[in-house]
Amino acid sequence: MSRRHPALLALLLAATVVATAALPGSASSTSPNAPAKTHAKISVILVAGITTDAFYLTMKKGAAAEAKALGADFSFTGSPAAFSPPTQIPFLNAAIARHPSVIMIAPTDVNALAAPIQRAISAGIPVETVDTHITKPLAFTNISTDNPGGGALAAKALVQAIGGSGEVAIMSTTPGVSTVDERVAGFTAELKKHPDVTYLGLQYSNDDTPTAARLTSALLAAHPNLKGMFAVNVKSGDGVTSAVTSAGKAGTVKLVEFDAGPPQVAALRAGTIDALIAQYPYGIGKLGVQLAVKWAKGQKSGIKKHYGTGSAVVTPANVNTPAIKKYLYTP
Ligand code: T6T
Repeated sequence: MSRRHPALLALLLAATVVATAALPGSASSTSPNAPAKTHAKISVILVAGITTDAFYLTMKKGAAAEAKALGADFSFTGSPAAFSPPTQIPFLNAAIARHPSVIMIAPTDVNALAAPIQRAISAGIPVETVDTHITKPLAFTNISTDNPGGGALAAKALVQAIGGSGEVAIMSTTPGVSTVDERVAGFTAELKKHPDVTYLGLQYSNDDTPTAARLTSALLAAHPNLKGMFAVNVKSGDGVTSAVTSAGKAGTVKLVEFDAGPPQVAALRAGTIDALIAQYPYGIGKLGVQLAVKWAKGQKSGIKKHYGTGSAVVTPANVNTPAIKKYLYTP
């Protein structure tokens, strides 16, 4: 029994240090973005936009692998139900209550997440945005795809698929989501260079696959000459693909979609989708944890405000090539 005492004492001491570090308002929490010197082990929490999405699940894998390699604690959280501020904010608040060294978050709105993110920073937890961003410059860094550039690539691919002329439309998710708004802006700017293409406008699926399918069915009925559609992400894309297929127009109505979830890649291989603008979510997660750990260690110099992780235009011609493999999501 007596030989156990030193170990027990050390354990109690360590627990006290962790508990002290975990208290909002303790020494480590007074200065925003202060290095988490008192944390026994660096801890990172990733708050996803929505957890039932191949993109964020692939990002989680990259983040978890990097955390393991660097000896940091990592956890993944978020709403499984919807991509929206009211569903995301409670998960961010719960993450703040756990007082990790760093929070990584994909904010679901450019404005609505500013105050909750400020709460984290005021509690001494540095915040990094991944994928999406907020308008206020609160995060110490942001890691994302070039979304305006990706939108332009999508327009080029769709114009090519429809042969340079005809009616096209966009299926988006929700206004106020930085990534998809930028994809739409990049797409429509590029479209202006093609006067023979008629843009019918965009609709919002609220990041819900059945809604995207319902809206697409109505669009196909109202515009029998519709030649092509751009879907801005996984869930809107899956809805567009299923509606076009149900209408018997697979391969006739040309489709270009952002992302590369397994059903999207299967539809590309089947010839229903003409091109995917695939992101590199594994790389976003990996770099996100690398930077979080550096920041938490106080190694802040040289960390830039933004990092791009690249994208690829995936087509039936290149989908099986080694260069494309890392861009296909593996939830
Ligand atoms: O397209 C990704 C992500 O980049 C976007 O911010 C939200 O939708 C996805 O998660 C895919 O569904």
